[in-house]
Amino acid sequence: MSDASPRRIVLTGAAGGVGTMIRPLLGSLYPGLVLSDRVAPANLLPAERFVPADLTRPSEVAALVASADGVIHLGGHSVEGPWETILQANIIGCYNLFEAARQARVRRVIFASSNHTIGFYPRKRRIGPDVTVRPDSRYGVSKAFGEALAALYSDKHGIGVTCLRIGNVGSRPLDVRRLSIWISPEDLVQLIRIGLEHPDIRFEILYGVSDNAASWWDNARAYALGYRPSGRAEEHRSHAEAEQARIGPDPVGDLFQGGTFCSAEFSNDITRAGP
Ligand code: 15L
Repeated sequence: MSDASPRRIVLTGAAGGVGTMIRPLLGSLYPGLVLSDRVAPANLLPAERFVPADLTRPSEVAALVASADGVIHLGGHSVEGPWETILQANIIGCYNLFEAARQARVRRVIFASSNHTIGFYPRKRRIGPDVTVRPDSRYGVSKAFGEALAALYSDKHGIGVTCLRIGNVGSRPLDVRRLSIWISPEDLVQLIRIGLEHPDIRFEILYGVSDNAASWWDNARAYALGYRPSGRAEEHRSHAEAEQARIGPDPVGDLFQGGTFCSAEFSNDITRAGP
């Protein structure tokens, strides 16, 4: 880490699935890492520092980020949900986070965006980070909102923001769709580190994906910033295909990158969906 790199890092959503996977890796990179969520992770270690905060309460978010240099914002609702849930956790909560970051002069924010911002792109299309968003869910819309908010706070207030359109984080791909979008916890932390430390960051949208032969995404910008993923989904293909056989077909979801997020509540003519 260079002298100019952020040192006091806050991780929101620390008790969630992704937060739990990357906490130990981040803790060794950023001593003094502050973990936050509404409720403390069950397995909090004595050496870990936890500050509770509800993202819908501006005063709690302001207190959380008051002395931070960088924030990794994983907090919020991480799947599709009722509008009121998405509104509170991902729209209002995300606004509160960026606004608190501005007031506290936080230098870097990593925003955990999602592949569901572009879920209605067909699987046969390769896309970069600059395509028009085609969300597949209220959740995907909320992540597109977060990316727009991130651009505003970068352009207007100078916060260096990296939006990571995360695929699916885990130790291995869960099914055939995840062979395209899987990312290992180690590779995700590598991208977070680029977002926190690379001197050229102003506003970036990068795909949170490992080195997957079946990827649908052009992640050249991430590589230009130094990303060198070590995860390779193909090494897990037989496991993913076996799991897929158990799941069975999804006539709508199997066409689109967002999978079941596209088929849930779907009431369109299939030929009229997606770009
Ligand atoms: C996401 O954005 C979710 O947070 C995660 O739970 C998975 O559903 C993932 O996308 C996915 O598309 O597999």
